[in-house]
Order: sequence, then C-alpha cells, then structure tokens
Amino acid sequence: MTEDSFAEMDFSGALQRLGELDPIEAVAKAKEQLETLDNVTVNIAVTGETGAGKSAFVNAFRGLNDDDEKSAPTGITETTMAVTMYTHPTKSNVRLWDLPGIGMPNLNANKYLKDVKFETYDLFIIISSVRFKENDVLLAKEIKKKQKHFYFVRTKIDNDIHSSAKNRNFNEQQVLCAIREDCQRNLKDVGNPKVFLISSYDLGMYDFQNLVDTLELDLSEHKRFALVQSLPVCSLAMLEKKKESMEKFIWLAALASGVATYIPVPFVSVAIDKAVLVAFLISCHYTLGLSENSLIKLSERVNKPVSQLKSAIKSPFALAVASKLSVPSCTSKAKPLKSLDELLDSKRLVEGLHGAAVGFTSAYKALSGGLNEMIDDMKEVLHVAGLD
Ligand SMILES: Nc1nc2c(ncn2[C@@H]2O[C@H](COP(=O)(O)OP(=O)(O)OP(=O)(O)O)[C@@H](O)[C@H]2O)c(=O)[nH]1
Ligand SMILES: [Mg+2]
Repeated sequence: MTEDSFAEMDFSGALQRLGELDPIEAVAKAKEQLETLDNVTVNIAVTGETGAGKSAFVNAFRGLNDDDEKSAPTGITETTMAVTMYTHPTKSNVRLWDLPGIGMPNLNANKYLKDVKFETYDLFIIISSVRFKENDVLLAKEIKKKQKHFYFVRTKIDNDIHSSAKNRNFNEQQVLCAIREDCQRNLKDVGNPKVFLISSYDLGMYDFQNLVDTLELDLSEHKRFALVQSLPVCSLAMLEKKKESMEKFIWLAALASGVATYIPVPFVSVAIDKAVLVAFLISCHYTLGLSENSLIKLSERVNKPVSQLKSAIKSPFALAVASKLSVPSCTSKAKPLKSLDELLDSKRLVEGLHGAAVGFTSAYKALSGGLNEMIDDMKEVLHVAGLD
C-alpha cells in the first residue's frame, strides 16, 4: 500500500485507492489486504546485560505487569537463560523475544547473534540500566553489519529520578539530560545513536512514545500497524497514535464487509456483512485498551479500582461491544441501550454503483462513529486513571 491514508476519503476515493472501479473487485481486494494485515508478524528482540531490565521491558511492551501469569519472569538474580518468545496477549502476530543477558566479558557478538538466530528479528532493542558498555557497542556494530536495525534503551529511569530527587537542587530535565549525555558518550563508536530513556513501570513517562515513533520509521506500513495496535495505551499521545493508525483502515474494513451476492453485469449487487463490521469494532475495543483484561491491568498499575475506570465508559458502541464480549458492567446505568447488531443496522442489499456507494458509506460511517465513541471513552478512562 502507498503511504496516503484511507481516512477522510469518500467511496470513490477508496475505490481509486485500491485501484478499482468495480466495487465487487474492490471488496475482494479489501478482504485480501485485511487478511495480510492480520497475518503480518513483527519480531522484536530485546537484549542487553544480565539484570538490565529486559524481561520487565518485554512485559511492559505487552501491557502486562511482572506478576501476570503470562509474563516473562523478572528478578534480581539472573533469570533469562534461553531465548524465549512472548506473544502479545491479544495480537499474537506481535512477538517480543527475551534474549539471554550478554553478561560475559569480551562478547563474541557474531556468535551471540548466530546463537539467538538474528535473522528472525525485525529489530533489536539493546537495554541498559546503568551505562552502555563495550559489549553493547560490539553487539550494535555486529547487528549493523547484518543490516538489521537496533535501538538503545536506557531503562529504570524512575530509579534515577527517585534517588536524584533527594538532592537539594534537583531538576528532572537536568538529570535526564545528564543520563542521556553519559549514555551517548559511551556509544560514540556506533555513530552517536539516539538513546531512549524509559521506565518499564511507567511507559507514559520519558521517551517511550518517542521510541515507538522511531521504531515505526523503520517498519513497513503493515508491520507498523500491527505494532501500534499491540501497544498498551499508557498516555493520550499513545491513544492518538492508535486512532490515526486505525482510521487509515476504516474504508478497508467497510469495503471488506461487502458480500457479492449477484453480479448481473453491468449492475452491482452486494450486501453488507455485519459480522465484518462487528469484528473490526471488537478489534478496536481491544486495541484501545477497553477490554476487561486491559482495564484490570491499568487499574493495578494506577492503583484505582477497576469499577472506577469502568464508570468512565458510557458510549453506546463501547457498552455494546463489552456486552457482546460478555464483560460484566459495574453500574446498572452502564447497560447498553442497543446491542451491537442494532447499532449496525446496515445489513442490506445495495444495487447499482450508487446503491453500493450508499451502503459502503453507511458502513464506513458506522465504523468511524463507533471508533470515535470508543476513543472518547478511553480518553475518559485515562482521565480517571490520572494519565491524561
Ligand atoms: N524501578 C525499576 N525497576 C526495574 C525496571 N525494569 C526492571 N526493573 C527491575 O530490575 C530487576 C531486573 O529486571 P529483569 O527484567 O528481570 O532483568 P533482565 O535483564 O531480564 O535480567 P536477566 O534475565 O537476568 O538477564 C527486577 O528486579 C526488575 O523489577 C524499571 O524500569 N524500573
Ligand atoms: Mg530476564
């Protein structure tokens, strides 16, 4: 796909974008593209010294807390001894690979990369919790030789800020600047790369968003979409990023909802299949962090009762999707007035190009309206969580 977006397009614009004038062919192409989007895989390798915080980063990236059942084990003693793959809880095509620590002196970077099967990964994240050392530099150089991308992440920044805050002249920006400069000094042999400062226990702070923006630049559009879909909603900026990413594909989902029933050339006869629209909205619901599990994780992270977060969810679409997924509501007021099927009352046969335009446009509007309602609800959830 080209970089221009489906968002803001009308029916004929969407058809043209797909290189079709025939809605039936466009439906087939849209279905194919949605399938490709679902099947694309993103493989992210996380490496660095023993104890640097690799496993905690893997968990945070997957929106999990360290003590979740499906989390990578973390701890103060050496924990990760073998390459382990962790899939995203709801998007299994996004995989985080927790690599063993590069603790030993004089790392043979070439051998390490061969041992961990470097060709598997789209990109490498090299993590340090203090300063980057010779091994990190050796590894980055070898990754570069193998024509893969790497990114330096300095983690546990919350610890640094916490201990510096005791100083009388504490200034957070100065502390961050000093850490960044110190890291960059040790990495000058790799050509002054950017260093992203993060805390795995608070992705909404520091440079996590910047890291995501940078990772995206080196990924294809499909991989970028999968990555952004999978990230936990830790801030308004992340929610905005997800919104932009999903808006690009509303036309694709609207067109893919068409079912060719009868094609008496030159007429066009299609029906709108509600199941495709429902699937798109359910996937938005998960991506936006409105699912039961995501809300529970968020409530644990911000230490607020999940019922308080749920009380911010009021829109007809969000409540209807939750009800479809059988998520219990917390307040009697939060019962959906209409079911998702009723909200998507668009299963109709549309005939002729004009009819198709009306049918697909109404499917587009229903999806767009549903997405916007859920985004507004998630904004409220972030507000209640104190993350706006
Ligand atoms: N405060 C704080 N602690 C962190 C952070 N990331 C990791 N830790 C802690 O640092 C310790 C080591 O983290 P792990 O994620 O297990 O480190 P690792 O790199 O996977 O370690 P090995 O598997 O042994 O190589 C754990 O006690 C974590 O709780 C962070 O961002 N902030
Ligand atoms: Mg580990």
